[in-house]
Order: sequence, then C-alpha cells, then structure tokens
Amino acid sequence: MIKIGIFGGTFNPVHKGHEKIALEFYNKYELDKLIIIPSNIPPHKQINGQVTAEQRYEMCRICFDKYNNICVSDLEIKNDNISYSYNTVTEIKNNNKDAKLYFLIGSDMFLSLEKWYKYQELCKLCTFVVAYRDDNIIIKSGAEIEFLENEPFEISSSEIRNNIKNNNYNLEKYMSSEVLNYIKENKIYAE
Ligand code: DND
Repeated sequence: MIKIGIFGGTFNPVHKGHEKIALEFYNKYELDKLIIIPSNIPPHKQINGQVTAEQRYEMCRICFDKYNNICVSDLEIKNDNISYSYNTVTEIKNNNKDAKLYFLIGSDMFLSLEKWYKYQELCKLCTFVVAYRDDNIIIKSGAEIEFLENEPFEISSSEIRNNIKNNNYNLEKYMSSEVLNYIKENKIYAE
C-alpha cells in the first residue's frame, strides 16, 4: 500500500525545525510521497507579519523543492475558505483511495487536536505522527497516534519574525539561506 505523508502549517516562515522533522518523517515512515501544505486561512490563529499566502507558499517551495518526492501543494492556498485539515485530508484521500495517510504535527498542535474541525472523522482518515518540540508530552486517546521520536530543535516562526523585525538577519542556524534571502529581497516581516 502506498504511503503518503501530509505536513500542514502556516509556515510563517518555514524554518529548519519544520525542515528537519519533515525529512525525518519522510525517511522514518519510508513515505512514497510527502505533501507540504501551507494554509491559506488557518482555523486557529491570525497570520502575523507583512506576508501574503503566496509568499509563504513560495518560501516552502524554496525550502522543499530540492528534495525528491517532497512536494509543496497549493490545495489550501488556492481555496478562499478556512483551511480545515479535515477538508484537505478528505480531498487527498478521495484522490488516493488506496493510500495510507500520515499527518505530521508538532507536539504543541497535538495538545489541541481534539478541538480540530471534525476531529473524529479526521482521525478515521489518517494516522497522526507527533514530532517533539520540547519534552512536554501528554498522551491522549481517541486518535491513532505515533511519535516521530525526533531530537527536539527549539525554534519558532514567531521568534524568527521578531528577529527580522529588529533587523537581525543572522538566522542561518534556524533557516535556509535561500529562504532568508527571499525574505530580505521581498522585505517580508520588516514592517
Ligand atoms: P500551524 O499553523 O500551527 O503550524 O498549523 C499546523 C497544522 O494544523 C495546519 O495544517 C493547520 O491547518 C492544522 N490545524 C490546526 C488547528 C485546527 C485545525 C487544523 C482544524 O482543521 O480545525 P506552524 O506553521 O506553526 O508549524 C507547522 C507544524 O510544525 C506544526 O504542526 C507545528 O507544531 C510544527 N512545528 C515544529 N515541530 C517540531 N519542532 C519545531 C517546530 N516548529 C513548528 N521547532
């Protein structure tokens, strides 16, 4: 059975924490394909910073297009409705009826999983794979959950945005230099 990984996020901006877990996910689960899906309108938060959905999508492409079998999808970006994961996963399942679907989330997202739109139905469509962001792990029931058992890499998009706002672009440790250049050239987050 073909195995497809899904990794959704606002990716505002995409950073090495995202990149590392995406690659570990792809390798550990021996995925046939990994789909990175930037959201258009996230169900659970505001988009902070001067950035368009197309720019967040483009940054994901710059980060991930170099990897084989990892693609960035515009499924959510091209849809004007709220980007509910249930709708996205349903569409992927309909197009790949025989595939086993895995959905990668960070441990912070895992804590609010039960509040997601149509959570029960979503759990029937995919297995959640949880990546550690730090050491605080709570085990819950109701969904098929597996742990990536990755080494935590503590960085967040909001820290990156704050640094850029304060004119600190010395962030190569946290994000790819290509994405950083794109941010500089397009004056994203500078305000
Ligand atoms: P975020 O915008 O929080 O992700 O969204 C994550 C996904 O959850 C998206 O696909 C949303 O559509 C979906 N969601 C959330 C809430 C409700 C619903 C759906 C619903 O349908 O009702 P970020 O861009 O902030 O980060 C992307 C992912 O990477 C997240 O899962 C985050 O936890 C994880 N992450 C890290 N994991 C390990 N180490 C780090 C990380 N930084 C971010 N350093």
